[in-house]
Amino acid sequence: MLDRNAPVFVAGHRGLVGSAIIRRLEADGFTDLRTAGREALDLRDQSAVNSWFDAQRPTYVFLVAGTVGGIHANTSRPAEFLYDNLMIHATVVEAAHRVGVEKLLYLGSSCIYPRLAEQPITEEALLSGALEPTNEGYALAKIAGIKLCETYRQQYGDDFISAMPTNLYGPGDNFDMEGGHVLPALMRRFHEAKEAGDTAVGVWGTGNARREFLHVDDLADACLFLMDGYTGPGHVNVGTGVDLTIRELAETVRDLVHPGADLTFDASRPDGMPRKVLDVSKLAGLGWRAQTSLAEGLVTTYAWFVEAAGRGELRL
Ligand code: GFB
Repeated sequence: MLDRNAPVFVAGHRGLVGSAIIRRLEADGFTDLRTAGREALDLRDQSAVNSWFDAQRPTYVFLVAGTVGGIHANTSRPAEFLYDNLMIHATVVEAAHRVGVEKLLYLGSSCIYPRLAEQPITEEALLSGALEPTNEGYALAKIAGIKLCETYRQQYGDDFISAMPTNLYGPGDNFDMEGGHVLPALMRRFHEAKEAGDTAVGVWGTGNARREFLHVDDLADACLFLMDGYTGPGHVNVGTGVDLTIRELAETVRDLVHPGADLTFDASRPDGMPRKVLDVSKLAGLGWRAQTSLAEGLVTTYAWFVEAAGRGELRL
């Protein structure tokens, strides 16, 4: 059982995942949350990260920081996605080891799995085939992060664990229409079309790619669950086990945000991985299941978006 009064470092607290983990930790009675924004601490800088850990001495670490984005951001900035993430994962794992952190949870991504992995994707599919080219840099960095946790456990006995979430969405997401992920981008595009009185809304790719979407509050719940009760070298998939086509997603968002709008598909944009749905039986066997349906999650996320946009506080 985790000590609710021990210092906890959430690396990446301003992002979609980090902010959800902070909400969840606060709701769960954790009293000593430590964070550091980019301006205060460059997580790619080992000596700065070491100094920060020396001063803060966290007992638990959630390593959810990184350079992230959707398919376009990944393909247009592959060097940043590889370099930033490799460095951030390595510096934080090493610093956590140096000060004797009791438990660290590292967050990967479902894009670590081979492009043509058998679906639903089990944890064993890691490194069994070629990666999806549109996010190869990011995936390689994420795989290195998993291996860091495994090898620090193997060589030093550190209790560092890894969770692999599927595609995420929810409050605090990046609603940038070029750099963000499909769900927030479509939500904003339909919203702006409605405001402007337009009825034609563009969707990238063929619409045939299949994705699974997990609400970020469910992910935060799973992260706490794993921190509290899981230990071991193997990473754990976190998802719903349910997927849909991008066309179906676009139609669902359209029906919620701008009913009656027409979809146009731009097949000159890449689809990315043809299908990505996780086998979540390992986590289910441990006793955890996602609670939020996509229909429910879309309604609350859209309400959050409208409010945040009204206050001029969207992350773009
Ligand atoms: O969300 P997304 O960028 O992530 O794209 P990936 C998912 C699918 O939605 C692709 C289509 O088939 C896109 O072509 N799509 C349709 C759109 N319209 C849009 C749009 O307006 N914006 C975006 N972004 N997509 C990322 C990886 O892959 O997923 C990362 O690049 C990471 O490494 C992340 O793993 C979870 O699922 O394709």
